[in-house]
Amino acid sequence: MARTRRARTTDRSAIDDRTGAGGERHQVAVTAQYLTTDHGVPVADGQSALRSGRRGPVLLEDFVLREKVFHFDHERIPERIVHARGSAAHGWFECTGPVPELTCAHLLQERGRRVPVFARFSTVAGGAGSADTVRDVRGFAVKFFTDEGNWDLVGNNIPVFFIQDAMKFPDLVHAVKMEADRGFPQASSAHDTFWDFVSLLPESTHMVLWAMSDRAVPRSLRMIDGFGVHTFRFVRADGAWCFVKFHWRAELGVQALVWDEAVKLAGADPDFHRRDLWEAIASGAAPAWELGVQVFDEAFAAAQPYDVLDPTKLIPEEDVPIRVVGRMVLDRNPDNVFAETEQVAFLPTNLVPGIDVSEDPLLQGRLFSYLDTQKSRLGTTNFSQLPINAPRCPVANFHRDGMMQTHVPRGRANYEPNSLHEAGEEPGPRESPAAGFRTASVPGVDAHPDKTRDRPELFADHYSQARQFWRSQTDVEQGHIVSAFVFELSKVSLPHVRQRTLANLRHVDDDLARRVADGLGLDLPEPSPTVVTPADRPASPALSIHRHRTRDVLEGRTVGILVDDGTPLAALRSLRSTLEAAGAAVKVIAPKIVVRGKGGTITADGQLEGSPSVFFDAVALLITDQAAERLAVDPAAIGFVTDAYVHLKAIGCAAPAGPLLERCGVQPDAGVTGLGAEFLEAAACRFPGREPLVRPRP
Ligand code: HDE
Repeated sequence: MARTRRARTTDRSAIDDRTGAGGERHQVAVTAQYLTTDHGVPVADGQSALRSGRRGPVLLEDFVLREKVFHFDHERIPERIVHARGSAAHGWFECTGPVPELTCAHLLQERGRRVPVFARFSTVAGGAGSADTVRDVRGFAVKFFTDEGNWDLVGNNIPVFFIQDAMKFPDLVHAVKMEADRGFPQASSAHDTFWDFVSLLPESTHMVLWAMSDRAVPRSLRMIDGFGVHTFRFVRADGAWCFVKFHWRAELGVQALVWDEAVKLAGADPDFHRRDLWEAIASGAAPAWELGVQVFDEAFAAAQPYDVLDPTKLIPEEDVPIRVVGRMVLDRNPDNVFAETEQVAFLPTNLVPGIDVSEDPLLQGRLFSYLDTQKSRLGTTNFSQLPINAPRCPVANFHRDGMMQTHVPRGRANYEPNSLHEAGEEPGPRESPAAGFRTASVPGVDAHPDKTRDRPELFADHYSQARQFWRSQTDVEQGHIVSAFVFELSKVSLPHVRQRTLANLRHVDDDLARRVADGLGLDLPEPSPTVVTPADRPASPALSIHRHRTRDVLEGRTVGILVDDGTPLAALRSLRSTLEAAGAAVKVIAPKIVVRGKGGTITADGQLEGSPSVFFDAVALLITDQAAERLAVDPAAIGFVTDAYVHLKAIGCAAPAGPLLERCGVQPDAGVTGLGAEFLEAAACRFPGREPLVRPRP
């Protein structure tokens, strides 16, 4: 009997022949017919430990138990020091606008050329178990599996960064993470040490404004743009190069949450973004982004009032328009969060021929940091062999051994140069001057300039672009920024830090500084000392979400329909199908899961108390007069409608909902509609015009 079992576990049906990263074949047991140990031994009893007598002690010889607990004890690996909380998806990138005249990178040579990708989105400050909707920058990292090796574009959803030099990164991260002595707050910049640090570092001002803007509270990971942040280089086969900045533009447009909504979501569904991405992909609504580039030469760079190597600066789109080169679609959820989302290792040094770095001092620091971090997270230099990291093209070199080596190289050639071929042996790979990666030849680098820690002069202008950003926002967006500053600084307990922040803000805009001071009840301090007087630059509409990046479409949005006993089910079916036909996802919410409607009984998708309106982009109230009377005294229903209203969402309803609307203080406006075509239009957007009524701002 035992012999039969052993034979079956090594049966070919239990073995997956996979081609390894180096092209060699190895075998991985994926599904055995029986439960086995890690070494393939069939397990007879997976329920109980081996013990000495029924009521006696457990025996050390129980290798099945010991192996199982041993493996479990070591299931966790260190979480990422930053960007620990992430959600990811597989997909593909297709070249839609080839640029062979700019770069020799294979993936951008021909229209229609596709490569697989794996993208991971993340928050920065919180731990792996923190809430999704916190105010934070979002990481936007994409691994392109090209035929010339992996290219990783490891960016953020904000186009600039807090610091100019890698030297300050550990300080920034220490300052923003939980405070060292008390271990809180988790996943929040609203505390002393963050504001102490950034107020002492005026170069952070531009990014702080972005972080206080709606960009930092996205509605969905499907509705964020991405940026490579640094200036990179495109390099041609003949060695000619130009500068390039990378932009991801969400096809669904950019949509933010209202702050109060984000806070409530963190409690109601800490996995809101992760769930949203997963469900959209699972339902076939694959999110997509355009990849665009801003390309410019040295003459342009030299003519700008900022330094293109300074990662706290951006290049306004009005000065260098974005040229679309490709499209990314994320259409497959990960099979396993640990194996893929957790073990994926992004490296800004993963470059392909034709794409090179610049001398941006922050990027330069990243070039060694990421390789280094993988060793402490994944424990081995062989992390590139993990399935999620392994290139999909052949790998051939003389790197050998190390922990968890999965390649089994043959022969003696583990060094080069060698002449083993003369002895008839396999000599191993050789370098390729023609196909290999070549670093762009940059004038000046060969001239051995003085060693210095000085920064370039233009890096000293910390406020001009922050001012330009502020002035490019709509009134409503400016109001959100003011509120964010007031909220964050109200959590700061050190008065001198609040004062210093206000003193810095005066260089951005006096009105901004005054409104923040008013909101805190403080007097406006004198402006802080500054080396460079900020310049007034023309507003850049492209920097405003409302002006430039909002798309009023139902596609990608979720509508919650509140029903109750008595709801006419024919009307519900018709509303649902019209909304779904227009691209929306629909959830039916009711006080009780089983609804006795007019015309039958249905099961709701969510129970009212557990499905607040923050889950939805718009709500419809499909209830009878009697239900409206009942719900007008139900706190969950009141919260549902009130929140939808103050979060600027469309509310579709028919006359019977009147008492509930009245109880919730809903005033008629363009966002409060009937349930016909006008609701479809309203549900595709939000109503910022309501702001002054629902949230009078400082
Ligand atoms: Fe990162 N960063 N970073 N970073 N970063 C990491 O790498 C680091 C920076 C970014 O989904 C870590 O594998 C240094 C800028 C993303 O796995 C670590 C500096 C930008 C992700 C690291 C920076 C980023 C990371 C943590 C200053 C936007 C998540 C674990 C010199 C352009 C990638 C890891 C993922 C992750 C270091 C600055 C984006 C510790 C030293 C600027 C999206 O190596």
